[in-house]
Amino acid sequence: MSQSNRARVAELLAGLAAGDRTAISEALNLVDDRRPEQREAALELLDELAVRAASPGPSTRQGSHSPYRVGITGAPGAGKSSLLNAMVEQLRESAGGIGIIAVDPSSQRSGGALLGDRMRLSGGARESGVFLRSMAARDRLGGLADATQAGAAVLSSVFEWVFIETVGIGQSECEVAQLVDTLIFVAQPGAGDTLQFMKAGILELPDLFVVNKSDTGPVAERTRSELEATLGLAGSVDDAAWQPPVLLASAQDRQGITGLIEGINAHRAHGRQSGQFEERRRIGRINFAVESLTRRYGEYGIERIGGAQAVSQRLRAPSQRSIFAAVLALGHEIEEAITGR
Ligand SMILES: Nc1nc2c(ncn2[C@@H]2O[C@H](COP(=O)(O)OP(=O)(O)OP(=O)(O)O)[C@@H](O)[C@H]2O)c(=O)[nH]1
Ligand SMILES: [Mg+2]
Repeated sequence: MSQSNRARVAELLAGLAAGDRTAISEALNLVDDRRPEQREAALELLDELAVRAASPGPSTRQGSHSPYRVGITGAPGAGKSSLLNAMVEQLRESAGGIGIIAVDPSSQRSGGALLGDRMRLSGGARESGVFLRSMAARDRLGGLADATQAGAAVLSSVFEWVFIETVGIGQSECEVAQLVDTLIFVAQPGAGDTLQFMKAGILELPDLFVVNKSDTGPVAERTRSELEATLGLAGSVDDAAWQPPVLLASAQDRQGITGLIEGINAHRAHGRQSGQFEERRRIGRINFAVESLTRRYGEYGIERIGGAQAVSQRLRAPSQRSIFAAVLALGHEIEEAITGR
């Protein structure tokens, strides 16, 4: 690595350790940069962050750092940003800070301004409590997962809470599900929604459901019980398994926000006690790598190095390196196998 890259990475690492707002911004820009020279520096940075995350040890921070990632998904306009904003109001009182990635907020007003205005405070990001980064989903052609995964790694190095807001039903849910420790689905009050969820086959993914806009009347409660009934039918017979609760909230009236945070904490506690938390992170990283390679090289490429199963197996082995470096190394292997070098 070049001298200047090395210095840059060292500087960013120091800045991140100090919770410096400019360093966080620059690190997020760097990991999103496709130019080769920047790629090299980004990988180095992500590698170093992975090493530090794996062995927290004595850090510059007080107490232990155990970042938790929460995904918020749901249809456009369901109130994801509003609920997030309401949760942040409560959570920011607790130490550790909150990092947020909002993927393509279609309503800039709420996605950006709602949180952004209040966050553009002076001082370090950790002191002011909140840091928001918006990412555009368009023009990415599948690279969105890479960007959010890397962005989450950067924010996790600084903040105790990392939230990722994504719009949509389907693909984006699967991607965000494996990136977070808890996935929240925000539903709109309204008949027919439940059927739509079932059709889309997404009911298995979220760990928590919340029907927002309960202030609009009894429809919200009806949607809640419908959703609960549907989930009950598909419910697991395993007593130890987590049963996703269906909550009711109004971001507007600040109703049900505490319950939502309690729900996240309950899922977190369940994950720790059952050991599912670590395993889920492991599987998430592996799936991310396999999908990332498949996007780039196709099934054919993966087959050249033994197939998805074999690749997953190799990725299970403990490693000091970040998942991004592993993807790069496996990519080189595939390229060599294909070109026969
Ligand atoms: N009545 C009512 N309106 C709400 C509530 N929460 C959000 N809204 C409104 O719903 C609209 C969408 O809210 P957002 O928070 O931007 O929803 P979102 O899911 O983040 O939207 P996108 O990011 O664009 O997909 C806004 O006009 C909000 O004011 C609520 O609890 N009650
Ligand atoms: Mg939004």
